[in-house]
Order: sequence, then C-alpha cells, then structure tokens
Amino acid sequence: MKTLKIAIQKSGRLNEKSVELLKNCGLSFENYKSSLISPVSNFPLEILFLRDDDIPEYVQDGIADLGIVGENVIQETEVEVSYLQRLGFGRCSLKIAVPNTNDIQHINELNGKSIATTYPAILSKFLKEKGIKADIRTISGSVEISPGLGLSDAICDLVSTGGTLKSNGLKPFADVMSSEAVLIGRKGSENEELVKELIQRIQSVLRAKETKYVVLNVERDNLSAVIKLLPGIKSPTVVPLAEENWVAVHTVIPERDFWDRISQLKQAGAQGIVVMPIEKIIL
Ligand code: PRT
Ligand code: ZN
Repeated sequence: MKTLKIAIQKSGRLNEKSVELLKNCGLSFENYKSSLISPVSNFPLEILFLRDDDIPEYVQDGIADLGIVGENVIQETEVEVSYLQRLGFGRCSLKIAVPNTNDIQHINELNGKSIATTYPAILSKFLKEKGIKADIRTISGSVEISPGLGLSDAICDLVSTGGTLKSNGLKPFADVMSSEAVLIGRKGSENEELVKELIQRIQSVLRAKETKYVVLNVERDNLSAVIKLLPGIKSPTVVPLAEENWVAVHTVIPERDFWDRISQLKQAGAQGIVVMPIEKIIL
C-alpha cells in the first residue's frame, strides 16, 4: 500500500488547528517546525509542512493526496482540486474596504478607482461579475496601509475581527467571499481507500465537536416531557437511580441549540445536569 500524504501549513494561522485536528484523529506524529515531512507512526501517512500558497498545487499535481488550506487560497490559485470537507476553523471574509472618510454608497462608485490586494484573481472575477472596471494593484503584503500612503483608493483583504481595518482608519464596504479551512483532494487518487478512512476519522472528530454529552436526573413523572426535548442519536438512554421514581437520562445535544435546550430541560424538571465534551462520534 502506498503511503498517503497530507499537506498542511508549516507555520501561520492554520498550522495549529490543522495539527490539532490530525492529532484528534488518533494520528501520532511530531509537529516538526524545522522539517518538511513528518511520518505518522500509526497510520500509513506522511505530513508535509508547506507554505499555504503551495498546497493547492501540490494536491492538484499529486505530490500530496490531501491538503488543508483556506478556500481563499484555492480560489486565488485557480487549481483543479476537490473540496472534501469544510473544517470549521480559519474563518474569515475577503472584503473591499475604504478609508473611514470615504462616503461611498454604491459599489458602482468603485469604477475607475484603484484597489490594492494580494488576491488579484478573486477580486478581478468579482469586479467583472459586477461590471466594474477598477485598477487592481497587486501587492504582496501590508495591504491595509496602502490607502494611507496614497497608493490606492481602497483595499481588498481578509478580515476576521475587523481590528486591522479599524486601526488603519478603514471601514469594510463590500463582501467578496467568505472562507474557512477545507480539506482538499484530487479525483482519481490511487489511495482512495486510505483517503476514505482518513475522511471518516476527520468527520467523526468534527461531529463530536458540534455535540455535547449530557447526563441529567429526572423524576419518572417528568420523564416523557424531558425525552421530548432530547434528540439523541437514536433515543436517549434511561437508567434507574437508587432513589425510587428517579432516573438518569444520557443523551447528546447539538452545540448550536445547547443553551435553549438546557433551559427548556430545567423547566421540564431536569436536575443535576452534567455536560461533557465528546471525543469522537462514529456513525
Ligand atoms: O506563510 P504562509 O504563506 O503559509 O502563510 P500566510 O502568511 O500566507 O497566511 P496566514 O498564516 O496569515 O493565513 C492563513 C490562512 O488563514 C489564510 O489564507 C486564511 O484562509 C485564514 N485567515 C483567517 C486569515 C485571517 N483569518 C486573517 N485575519 N488570514 C489572514 N488574516 C489577516 C488579514 O490579511 C489581515 O492582515 O489578518 C488581518 C486581519 O485580521 P483582523 O482580525 O484584524 O480582521
Ligand atoms: Zn501564504
């Protein structure tokens, strides 16, 4: 069997979360900062540590079977890869921003203006779709200082908290794309079985992250009201307690409606609610 290769960012915003995800999949390896390749000791896999910009091409060309990279990088490099799984971290948006003093109202007002960016391909596609002719100034970094230096009228850059825009006297004006880290692969990989197994492991970790394990106590009289509020994977597990007429209910609850459910459960008579993280959910 051929050894699978997965490319992740060597250092930067996606490195830590990518390593954490792979470790949570039960993979054992060193997060070498100094080397390019790290072998996994308990799965036929090697981790390649690369600049994020190179990852889509490595996957497209078959040097790596899989990669973890921001959607923004994939779109900008315009390579042919398959999106296998959204990973829920590295979330950000690519936005056009203008100086606070600019009272621009409509996107058409960008016609004839200059926009500095490190994402010329995505920006040019966006402007074309909107029918806008602007001068795209491609620069390699520190995009946000460009209007202040008189180098451009606007910028197009990634935003997460918005702090960088604010501290440079800029305000977001238009959303170009939203992005998160994704797992990418290539059609027709020779390692299909191993790829499938790794994707399943990743999905079981992601599923677990979105869900909490809940144990609560309830009097039998209130049990049906409590059960109605609980989804569970099939149905909740009900175990009798030493105290007569009381039972413990075990179930899983999606993180997204967690607080709503907990307050409804309390109202329905649940007591001693214990909430625990889940490591993996294998369906
Ligand atoms: O060295 P290498 O080429 O591998 O890394 P890099 O410097 O190109 O990328 P890196 O590590 O900065 O980002 C990796 C990926 O993280 C990006 O491709 C995005 O998919 C994702 N990501 C998420 C971000 C941000 N959030 C982000 N905020 N990438 C960059 N930023 C920058 C942005 O460019 C701006 O300078 O952070 C600043 C804005 O942040 P806020 O919080 O002030 O809005
Ligand atoms: Zn990069």
